[in-house]
Amino acid sequence: MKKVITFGTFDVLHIGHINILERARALGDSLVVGISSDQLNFKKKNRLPIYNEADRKKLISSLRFVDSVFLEESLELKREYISKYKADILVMGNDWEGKFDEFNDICQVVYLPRTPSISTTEIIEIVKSK
Ligand code: C2G
Repeated sequence: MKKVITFGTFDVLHIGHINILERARALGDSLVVGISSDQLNFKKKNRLPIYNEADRKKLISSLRFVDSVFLEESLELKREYISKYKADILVMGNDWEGKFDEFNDICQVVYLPRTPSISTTEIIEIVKSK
């Protein structure tokens, strides 16, 4: 039984999010997703997500290839989360290529290619310009 873990904000859910979660799950037997809390997002990006953390958690946990979700409260706790959820594989999009190699001592670290031509930021810009 291989457990996969991944992290992200997953704001304004789109096909890029679905594709990475589906491919992450296919690498193992179960998938746990750490969802950036609203506070963490504010710290990272200086703005709150469009969808709040409760709604983002509900959306992601409704997907059939997601087994469980939790709130990621701090970027510095990745090692603790990987251990706590006993993950065998950490999956991240390749926008993070190389950034999490330090966890190779406790799990396999896999970077998957991002889905081209879509992002939350781009969707927000398109909607704003309408
Ligand atoms: N993603 C993707 N293709 C896209 C857009 C996003 O594969 N077109 C992937 C990202 O690579 C990431 C996941 O979807 O693995 C979630 O993306 P974001 O919500 O943008 O996550 P991010 O803010 O990068 O948070 O601890 C790390 C952070 O929490 C990651």
